[in-house]
Amino acid sequence: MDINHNKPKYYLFDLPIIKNINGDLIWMEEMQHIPFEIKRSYFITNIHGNETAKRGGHAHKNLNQVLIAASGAFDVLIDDGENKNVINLNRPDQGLLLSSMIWRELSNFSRNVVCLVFASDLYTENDYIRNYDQFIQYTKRK
Ligand code: T46
Repeated sequence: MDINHNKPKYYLFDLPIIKNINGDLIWMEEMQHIPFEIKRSYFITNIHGNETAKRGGHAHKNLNQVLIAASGAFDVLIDDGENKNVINLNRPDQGLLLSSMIWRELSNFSRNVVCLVFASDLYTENDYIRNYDQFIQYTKRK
């Protein structure tokens, strides 16, 4: 199922958190907190050279994703082909929705970072645009 296109192409949102003396429990459900049916989940961790490491550097033709800094913090550079914005993800109870046709670059990773991702589809390399000039060309077609 596609996301609601009346909403912005990317946005931050809060997840419910239940705190008690034994720790925090953060939960999320598809089609509610995560605004699509979840077909895949993965996480990025064990990043060496946190200060210089970079991930991303691509856009997706159709995929929608939610990124969560389940541990630690990192920056996400977001580029819709016209405007750029950098968002620092640093709370496990906050999600960043990135819909299709958004160029993203992840950097400035803290120690012990875990970037948890929920995706609207299975992995397919065909969905990636890994060349920035090509991405700009795609955005002009729409
Ligand atoms: C994204 C950012 C936040 C798979 O085989 N299955 C998978 O589910 C994924 C996500 C990747 N792969 C393979 C593809 C590459 O051979 O794992 C390798 C590394 O993937 P990539 O270079 O795309 O990793 P990142 O961290 O640059 O990007 C990933 C996601 O691919 C991307 O969708 O938005 O995390």
